[in-house]
Parts: sequence; C-alpha cells; structure tokens
Amino acid sequence: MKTEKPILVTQPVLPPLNEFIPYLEDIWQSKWLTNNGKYHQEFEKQLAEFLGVKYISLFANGTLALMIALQELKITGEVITTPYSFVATTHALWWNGIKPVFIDIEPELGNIDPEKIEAAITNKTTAIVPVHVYGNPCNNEKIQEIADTYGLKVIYDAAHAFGVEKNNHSILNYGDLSILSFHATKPFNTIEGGAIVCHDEKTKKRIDYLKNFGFAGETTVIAPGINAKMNEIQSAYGLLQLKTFKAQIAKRKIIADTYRELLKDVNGISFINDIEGVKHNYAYFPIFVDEKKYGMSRDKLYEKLKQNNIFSRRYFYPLISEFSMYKGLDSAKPSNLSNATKTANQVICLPIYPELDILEIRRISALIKTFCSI
Ligand code: T4K
Repeated sequence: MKTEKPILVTQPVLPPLNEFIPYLEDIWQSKWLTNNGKYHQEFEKQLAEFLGVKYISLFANGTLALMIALQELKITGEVITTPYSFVATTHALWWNGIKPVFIDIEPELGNIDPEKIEAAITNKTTAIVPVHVYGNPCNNEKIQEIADTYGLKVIYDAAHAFGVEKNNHSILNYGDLSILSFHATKPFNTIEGGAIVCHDEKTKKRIDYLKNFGFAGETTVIAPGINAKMNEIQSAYGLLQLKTFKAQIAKRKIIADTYRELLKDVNGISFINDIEGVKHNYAYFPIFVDEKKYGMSRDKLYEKLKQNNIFSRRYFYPLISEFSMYKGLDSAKPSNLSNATKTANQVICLPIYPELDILEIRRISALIKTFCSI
C-alpha cells in the first residue's frame, strides 16, 4: 500500500518568496554580492542577538566552519571526538592533519561520554570535539573540567543545536568555540551555510580573516586562510528565516510530542524525552528499535517504512569509525565503542519538519505499531 506523496525525513522551510524579492532587487541593484556586504553584517548582528551569543562569524557551510575553528585554535596532533555523528565532524579533523581518537557515547542522548575522555588523553592530545547530537546538550561541565585539568581546547560541533538553550542560556556559549550548520536539512537553513560562535572580538576578527584567504587588509595576509564566506543572497535569506524560526520550532515540538504520545506503548521502541531546563529545537526525532522486544530488526522496519513511502534515515549509521579511512585506527575498534555501536544499530530518525501533517504522523506511528509483533 503506497501513499501518493513520499514523506522524507525532512523538508526545508523557505522564506516567503514575495518577502525575499525586495532583498534580491536591492542586491541586483547594488551589485554587492559577497565579501562582508551589508546583509552579511546585518545577519551576523541579528543572529548574535537572536541566539544570545557574543560574536558570530558566518560561513559557507558547517564543515568549513569546523575546519577553520580547528585552524583558529591551532589544533594539532590528536583530538578526542565521537564516532556517533555526521561524517563531516571527523573529516574536518582529517583535513587539518589531525588524528581523531574516538571514544564511546553515553547511551541516553548519544553524546560523548565524559567518563571516557581521560583514558584517551595522550601527550599528543590538544582538544576535544564533542557533538550536541540531535541538539541535546553535552555534559559541558564535566567536559570543561577535564579540558581545564589537561589544558585542552574544546570545540563543540553544534551543527544540530541552533537555538537550543539550557537554563535560559545558549549552549553555543560552551567551550572555546562552537560551530553551526545552516544546511537545507537543518531547522534553521540558509540553503547551505554555517557559523562559528566565539567569545571575544579578537578571535572573531581572526576567524573572519581566515575565512577570507587570511586577508587582514588589501595587501596583508596573516595566515593561510581559505574561502569560506557566506554570500549576500544567503545572508538576506537568513535574515528572513529568523523571523519565523520560533513559530517553526513550536510546530516541531507538536510533532515530537505527538510521536511520543502515539509511540509510548509500543514494545521495543524507545525515544529521547525532553530534558528539564532545556529549550529544544526538535531538529530530529530519533527512535531506537530493540529487535528482540519489537520483533523486527531496525533495518527491516526502515525498509518497511520505505515500502510505505516513508523515507526515514538512520542518522548515525554506520558509525564514522566504520568508514574505511578511519576503520584502521585503534580507537575505531567496536570493542572500544560498544554503546555507539548499539545505538547506531538501533536508530531510525523519523520524519520531522514544520509542514508535516498530523495525519501523516498518525499514519507513520500506526505503521510502526502494526509491525510490532507483540
Ligand atoms: N556536523 C554535524 C553533526 C552534522 O550533522 C553536519 C551536517 C555537519 C557537521 C556539516 O554541516 P554542513 O557542512 O552540511 O553545513 C544531510 C546534510 O547534508 C548534512 O548537512 C547534515 N549534517 C546531515 C545530518 O544530513 P544527507 O546526506 O543525509 O542529506 P540528503 O541530501 O540525503 O537529505 C536528507 C533529506 O532531506 C532527503 O530525504 C531529502 C531532504 N531534502 C534535502 C535537501 C538537500 C530536501 O527536502 N531538500 C533539500 O534541499 O546529509
């Protein structure tokens, strides 16, 4: 039985076209397209206010933001990180010639387990790169305590964490730097895009140089930078997206609550509940399939949903440590990553996006219920 319209794991929200056109007309008229134009400047200003952070630097995407964050802090040698993320987290290390050292995750949220950090530190370790997986905050207090003890930097991959707050403070203020992704699949998108959040003006200035080839003036290059700038069209688009973000998150919350209500009694299916004191962004809705209890494997359920035109995704399977370029590392051994391996083998991210119809959520949940053997 197939529905007419495929339901994808996500669908981007675009700003109203009629509101975007005046911005485009202005850009067309001014012919200022990129390189820190007025919309870029305004977007940085409004974003910092909106997110409750001091300084933010826009990027062409989240991967380049992470690569530059590592450059800015001159990270070398080994970095402790998670295998349970999108592959870009580790690729950014690789592009900087850094050896990733994978540690296991804590099973509740899927974030790195701070208890595993100390044992992974060597005399080559310079930093920790944790990920706020699905936008759920890492245990930053514990991570910071260890970083301070051992003199390590902390760069948070906060690609999923736009707008997330804990105890009324943005979690983007954790660590030395945080990076964001504004990719089309994220709750806040500028088509492609990203940012680095930092705490002081000097750091922002250097980051801005680094994303523009290292130029600190017409004829001065202070470092081997790269081209990672966001353009004026995307910046204007981003300004409009800010206006609707809160309403979009409210819709996402309703979807997450509905799934939780409808799936709460399905044997062998579990999910992550909201955390007290955290303002979530509902970027993803992961469920975890316990094959024995549910009576069907995660992959079978994934295929069954597909046959019903529901295109969920297994974020994050396979683990990054399973990919051929990282598999040979000592820390990539499955025996070192038992929680991550288990979680990666159980996860399915169900469709969630503001325009997802309540009837579709009911249909997806009903199917998951129907397939349950008990
Ligand atoms: N760190 C973390 C923790 C990340 O999750 C990511 C990115 C990064 C770093 C790097 O940030 P960026 O450099 O990307 O800014 C997607 C995204 O491409 C990626 O940004 C994201 N994480 C990752 C989790 O998901 P795919 O390969 O799953 O994308 P794709 O093309 O299969 O799209 C997923 C679904 O979205 C499809 O079913 C169709 C729908 N879709 C997609 C696009 C692009 C649309 O409806 N419209 C669209 O324009 O990686």
